[in-house]
Amino acid sequence: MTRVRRQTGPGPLFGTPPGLTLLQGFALPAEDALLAGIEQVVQAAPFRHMITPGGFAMSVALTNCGALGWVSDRRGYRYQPNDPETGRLWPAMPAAFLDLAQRAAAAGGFPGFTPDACLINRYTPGARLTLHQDKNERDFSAPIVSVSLGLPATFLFGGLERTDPQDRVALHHGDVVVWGGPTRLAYHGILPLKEGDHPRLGPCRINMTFRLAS
Ligand code: MD3
Ligand code: FE
Repeated sequence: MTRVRRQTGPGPLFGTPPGLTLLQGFALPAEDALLAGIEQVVQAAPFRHMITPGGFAMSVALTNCGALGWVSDRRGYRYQPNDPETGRLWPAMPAAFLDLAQRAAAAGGFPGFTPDACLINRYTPGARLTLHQDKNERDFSAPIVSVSLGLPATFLFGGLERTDPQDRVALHHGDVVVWGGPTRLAYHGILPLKEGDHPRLGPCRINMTFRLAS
């Protein structure tokens, strides 16, 4: 089992701020529980392509679990307690999700992290996430914990300005990243997913991000 911890910094990496911890393979021991949890969440709140404020359907499909879920529509981006498709509350965060997120956050230097939102993104080949900042959360002192499953992806990681130079990080099945402190508001994105077939997930990548939204 791979459990390598790579802490970048303290110095700048291609001009980007320090503050990310890549925990390679950290989610592998919880793989079965995570996949079962995703199955359960998706039954109650299926993946869907949300519409951006500009009127385009996102290439990434998403769903949420936890007290709050991230949504996008013509009115903007926000967190809300209910699924706009059904009006029901988002499904509860499975215990195995919360446990993994808390252990990863502690390993990344953020003990006591209690996320209230888990955004689950699903990428199929060609799907991408253009460069953006995550700033719909209330408290930027809390980290974001991200868990990658399925096909590998190239993560773009820039600085605090959109035009800052970007670093590229390959994210593989089971990798967990903790983003906090100076990187919390860094611009980031995911390059278009390459074709492939993952033994557990098929032609797809799933990313879970744990956030303190409220
Ligand atoms: C760095 N998701 O959902 S996760 C997103 O792989 C998002 O689906 C990507 O960006 C994905 O908003 C990247 C890694 C991540 C998440 C949030 C961050 C990196 C971050 C917030 C600040 C800096
Ligand atoms: Fe993001």
